[in-house]
Amino acid sequence: MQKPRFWAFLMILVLFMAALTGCSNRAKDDKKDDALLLGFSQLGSESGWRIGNTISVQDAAQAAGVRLMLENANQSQEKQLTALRSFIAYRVDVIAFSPIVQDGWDNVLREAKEAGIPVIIEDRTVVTKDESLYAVHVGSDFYSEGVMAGEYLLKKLSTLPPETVLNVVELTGTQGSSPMLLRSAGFHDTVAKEPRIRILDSVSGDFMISKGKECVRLMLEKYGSDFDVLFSHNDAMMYGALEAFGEYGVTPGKDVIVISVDGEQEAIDLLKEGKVNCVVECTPMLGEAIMQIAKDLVDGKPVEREIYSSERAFTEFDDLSQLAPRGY
Ligand code: GYE
Repeated sequence: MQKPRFWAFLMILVLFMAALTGCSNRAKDDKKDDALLLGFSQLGSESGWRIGNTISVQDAAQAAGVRLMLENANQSQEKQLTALRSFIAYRVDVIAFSPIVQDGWDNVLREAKEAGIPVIIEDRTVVTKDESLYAVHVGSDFYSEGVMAGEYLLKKLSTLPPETVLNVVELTGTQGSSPMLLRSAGFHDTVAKEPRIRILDSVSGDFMISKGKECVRLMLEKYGSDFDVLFSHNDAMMYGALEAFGEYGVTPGKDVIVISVDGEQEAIDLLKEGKVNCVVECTPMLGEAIMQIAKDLVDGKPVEREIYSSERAFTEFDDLSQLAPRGY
C-alpha cells in the first residue's frame, strides 16, 4: 500500500517541477516580449541619405535590443498616417517618424498622446499648434545648413574678380518639407546682403536624382550660360544635375559652381575630383540617439526636447585628405 502512494507522490512532484520549468520558460518569453517595441515610420527611399538613415535605425535597434516595427511610406503622407495609426492600434511603447512634410500631423499626434504613446520626431520637423503632442525632435539644423551653403558662396565670390555676378539656380527638395523650407531660408538670408549674388530660379526636384536631372535640363534650356551656380538641397539631385550638365557640355565645378547638402561618400568623392565645390554635411546616423531617447522616455527619465547633430561644410578650400569614410 505504501508503494503506490510513493509513486503518486513522485508523479505529483514531477508534474510540479514541469509546471515550474514551464513557468520559468514563460517568464523568459515574457521578458523577451518586454523588450521595448518601437514603431518607426520612414517616409521613403528617395536618396542615399534616406537609405543610410533607415539602416542606422535598424542597426541601432538591434544593438540596443529594441524590437522594431518599420514601415516605409514611399513618399506618401497618407501612407505615413496609416502607419502611425497602425502603431497606435498595436500599442507600441514609442513611435518615431520622419515627417515627409511639416504640416498635417496634429490629429494623429493627438491620437498617440491619448493612447499614452510618446512620439519622437526624427530628421524633419513638424509644425503643430500644440507642442505637447510630441516628446522630442532629433535631427539636423536645416537653417544652419542653408547658411553654411550661402557662406561658402560668399567666400567663393571673394576669390573672383570684383565685377563678377553669380546667378544661382536653386534645386529645392520636397515642397512643404522642413529641410526644403529651412535650407532655402538659410541660404537666401545669407546671400541677400550681397547684390552680386542673384537667385535666377528655384525649382523642386523632390530630393530625387531623376527629378534633379529633369529640372537642371530645363534650367539649362532656359538660362544657358547665365546659369553660374547650382545650389542643390541634397546630393541625390546633384548627381542628376551632373548628368544633365554632361549632356549640355557644361563642366561642373568650373563652368558652374556646384553646392550640395548631405555629405554622402559619393558627393565627397566628387568634391575631391573638383566636380563639386561645396558639400554641407547632414548626418542620417540618428539611430543610436533614437534608441537612447526611446528608452529614457519609457523609463520616465527627463529628455531634451530638441537635439541637433553637430555638422560642418566640406569645401574646395579644405584639406579633405584625412576625412574618415562617411558611412553613407
Ligand atoms: O537631405 C535628403 C533626404 O530630410 C534631411 O531628405 C533629410 C533629407 C536629405 O531625402 O537627401
